[in-house]
Amino acid sequence: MQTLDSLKQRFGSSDDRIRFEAGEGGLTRVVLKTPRSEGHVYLHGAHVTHFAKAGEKPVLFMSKQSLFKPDKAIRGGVPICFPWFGPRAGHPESPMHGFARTSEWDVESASAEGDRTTLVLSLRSSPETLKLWPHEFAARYTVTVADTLTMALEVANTGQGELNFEEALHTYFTVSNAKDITIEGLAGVDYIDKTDSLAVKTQGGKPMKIAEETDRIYLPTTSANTVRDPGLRRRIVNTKQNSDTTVIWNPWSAKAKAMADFGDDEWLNMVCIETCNVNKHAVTLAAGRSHTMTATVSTQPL
Ligand code: TA6
Repeated sequence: MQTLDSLKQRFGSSDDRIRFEAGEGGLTRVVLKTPRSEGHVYLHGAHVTHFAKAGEKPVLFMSKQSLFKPDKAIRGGVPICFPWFGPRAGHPESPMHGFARTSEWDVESASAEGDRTTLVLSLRSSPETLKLWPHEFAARYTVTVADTLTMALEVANTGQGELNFEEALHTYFTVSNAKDITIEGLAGVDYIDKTDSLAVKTQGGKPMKIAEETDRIYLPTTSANTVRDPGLRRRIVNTKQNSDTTVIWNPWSAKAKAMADFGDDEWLNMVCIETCNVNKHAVTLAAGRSHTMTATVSTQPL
């Protein structure tokens, strides 16, 4: 594990645009600044927990009850789900959403130029991961803070056999009231409804509204999604590359109450729009090949 002092020496910047510090729970946090924005990334899970443009409300939702412990996923921001999504079929003992979000990622590089500040983190297969998932891989996660937030997850197959995995950037967005927003970009797309025995349905033509517990895997869809938030008078746009599925999730009140690391009423102020490759759109890589999935988040006035 890279110590805080060694990280400061190797990657910190004298102009404070790249700052390594002890964050919540003493976990190492990297603060990435530009002239007009700021982002925060924990090495634990390579977890982006904050992005805001100067003078604007943060774009990413963070639960006030999130834990910051080495064996727990941070609740909110952008958890990385890899190498499986949700429960692992046939392995009830495996952690939900894979092991990437509870692993300590290494810093590969950090740079600040003009209006962009970039952090590159990496995670490689290890004796611990091979015990859980017997495949060799090298993952690289590039977080670019600018007027937008861009997150690119590259996975390389460093083994001899074929690599098959699911992946998701499980992004929690802050909204004024989940009942008042609309989500565009899913009209006519089929989805698996995880709140209705995995029934396959088709999204109607009107912009989507959240009116109950919502847990849907839209497939296939490569479209951008726009959250229109009248309360905050802003649009959040999530565009993606090399992602064939999108998950929309809001736990609503009953599920929120059942989550220890999530406030009973916090469901009102968040919606997850997840850039992913899951279910029948899992990624298959031949030996030596790699794949990069990218999500870019931007805001515009409504
Ligand atoms: O992406 C939606 C989902 O799969 C939901 O089913 C719910 O489990 C959510 O992820 C959060 O999962 P977590 O393991 O972070 O509590």
